[in-house]
Amino acid sequence: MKVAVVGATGMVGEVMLKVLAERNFPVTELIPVASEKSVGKEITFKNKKYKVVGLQTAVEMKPDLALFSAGGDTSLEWAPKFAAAGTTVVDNSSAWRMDTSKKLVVPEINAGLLTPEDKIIANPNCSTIQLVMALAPLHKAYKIKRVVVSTYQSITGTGLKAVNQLNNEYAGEKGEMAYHYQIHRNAIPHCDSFLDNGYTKEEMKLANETKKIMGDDQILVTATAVRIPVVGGHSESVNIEFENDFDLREVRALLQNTPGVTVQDNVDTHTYPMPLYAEGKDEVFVGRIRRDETQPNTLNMWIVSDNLRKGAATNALQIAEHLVAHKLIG
Ligand code: 2RA
Repeated sequence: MKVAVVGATGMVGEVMLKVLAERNFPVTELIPVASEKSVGKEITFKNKKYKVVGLQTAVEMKPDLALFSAGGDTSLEWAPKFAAAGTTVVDNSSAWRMDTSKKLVVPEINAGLLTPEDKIIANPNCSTIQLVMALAPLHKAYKIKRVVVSTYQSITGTGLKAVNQLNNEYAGEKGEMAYHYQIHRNAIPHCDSFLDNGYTKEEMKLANETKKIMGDDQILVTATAVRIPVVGGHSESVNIEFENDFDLREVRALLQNTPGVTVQDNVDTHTYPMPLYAEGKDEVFVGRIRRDETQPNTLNMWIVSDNLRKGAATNALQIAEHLVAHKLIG
């Protein structure tokens, strides 16, 4: 299969290449794509060197699949051009996620919606993916009424500029700033830009994307998204109110038996998920599962996952794998 990776030189693009190789996706020809300034750069994929090309060249090469992680503006302009050339696009930007004509997919939850007509498929936001991976089985069992989520997000979600800022601050050096404030020894309650309602786009992604992926507009979600100086993944403190009561052992069993979810939950042995240990893995780790004793039918939990992998590259690849397995592409 001829596969383009659009944004191949970015943090997510590099992980996409890594995961493509790791999962032995059937790539017969790789087309690394980036902005004009990177054209001609060499990248190595499965011990073979490839030259980065520009977007127009990539469209003309008619890839079967294009994995995008190059920002919303590039997706809005170029995904339709690839689709018109017969390419299936899986886009990691927010450009198409809430478009009613596009599918927003976490394969373990709603890949069944996909058809051969879907030529632009949206990959959800990283913090949404790890949240819904845990919510979906519990919604099925107990019907979710309301979710309150606070996120503790890795600086890798912002990109290389943020990683460089933290490294500079850690070394006591000045450098380019990805954030308005120092991130070292800090927590910044500001992920993406603020909207008129006082929430950030990141917080509204959690609210809106969750409903779409789970196919239930009745689920109420309110969020606070915070940036913290870690690199291994996003962490989320989640409070879930259900329509019906639940049994904690059954909750743990439901989560543990969900493909892609691993329960790490034993306070006696100090076992709980942490981004330091989630980094580089594809699972969504869940722990600190406990009843909220302040109101009925309500649960607290802690969810951690590598935002560059299951939160972006791996989820996109799993969508592509589903398309191949069900002959919906190529
Ligand atoms: C972030 N989820 O962490 C957003 C985009 N990757 O900044």
